[in-house]
Amino acid sequence: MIEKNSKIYIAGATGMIGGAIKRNLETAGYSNLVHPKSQEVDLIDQHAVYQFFARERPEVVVLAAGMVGGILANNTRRAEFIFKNLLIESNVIHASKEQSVKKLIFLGSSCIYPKLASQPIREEELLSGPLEPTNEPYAIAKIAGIKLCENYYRQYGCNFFSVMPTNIYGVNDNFDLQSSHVVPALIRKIHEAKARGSSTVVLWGTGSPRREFLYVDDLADALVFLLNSIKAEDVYQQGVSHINIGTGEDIEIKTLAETISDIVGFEGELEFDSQYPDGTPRKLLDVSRINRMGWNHSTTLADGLKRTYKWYCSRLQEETL
Ligand code: GFB
Repeated sequence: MIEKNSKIYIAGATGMIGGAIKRNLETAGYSNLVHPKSQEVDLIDQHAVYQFFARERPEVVVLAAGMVGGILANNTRRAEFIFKNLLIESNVIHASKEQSVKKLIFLGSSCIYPKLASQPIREEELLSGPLEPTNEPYAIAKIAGIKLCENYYRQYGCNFFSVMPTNIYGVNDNFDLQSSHVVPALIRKIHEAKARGSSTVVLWGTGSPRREFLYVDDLADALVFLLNSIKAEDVYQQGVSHINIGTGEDIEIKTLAETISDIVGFEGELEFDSQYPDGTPRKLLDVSRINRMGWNHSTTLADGLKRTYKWYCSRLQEETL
């Protein structure tokens, strides 16, 4: 168990996922959280990271920082995705070892698995085949982070391990159409089409890929559960290097778009532009390992989408005030 007054460093707390972890820990009564902004500690700068760790000496680290984005950003800003993520992970994980951090959780992504992995994807599928080309640089960086944790455990005995969340969405998501993931992009496109009175909205790809979506507060709940219930050797002794986190259910992108249209109240047509990439055809995680440990998601996709849309509308209202 993590003591309520343990010093916990949340790397990436200004992002959607890090922010949800911070909210969850605060609500649960953890009172000694550190979460500097990137302007205060630039995680790409090794010297700045080592100085920060020497000064703060956190006991627990949640590594949720990184450069993230949807399929287009991953496919076009390829060098930045691999470079920045490799630096952030290396700097934070090595500094954690140097300052004797007692526990570290590293967040990866379900795109680390092979493009054509058998479904649902078990943790053992890591490195069993070629990756999806649109996000290979990001996936390689995330796989490096998993292997850093695993080998800092094997060589130095560090209590560091990784989790692989499925596609995450929710409040505080990025709604920029060039860099966002599919849920915020569809919410924005469909909302704007309705507001303009358009009869059609254009989405990317063929609409046939399937994705699994987990609401961000459920991910934070899973992380706090794992922080309090397992240690690195519990993971590595099972012959795996990480734990999947998801719902165990997926949905076609076309059906997702129809669900969002219903929530928004858009009655026009959905068109798919197949000049944009589909990405991997399917990436449904096998979540039986975390379920057996005693954790299950609690937010349905319909509820999570409604909460996200409500948050998006309130943010638009704030912007116009
Ligand atoms: O969420 P998304 O960008 O990323 O796209 P991935 C999921 C699917 O939605 C793809 C389709 O098949 C897209 O073609 N899609 C349809 C759209 N319309 C849109 C749209 O307007 N915007 C977006 N963004 N997609 C990312 C990876 O993969 O997922 C990352 O690139 C990471 O590395 C992340 O793993 C979780 O699920 O394909």
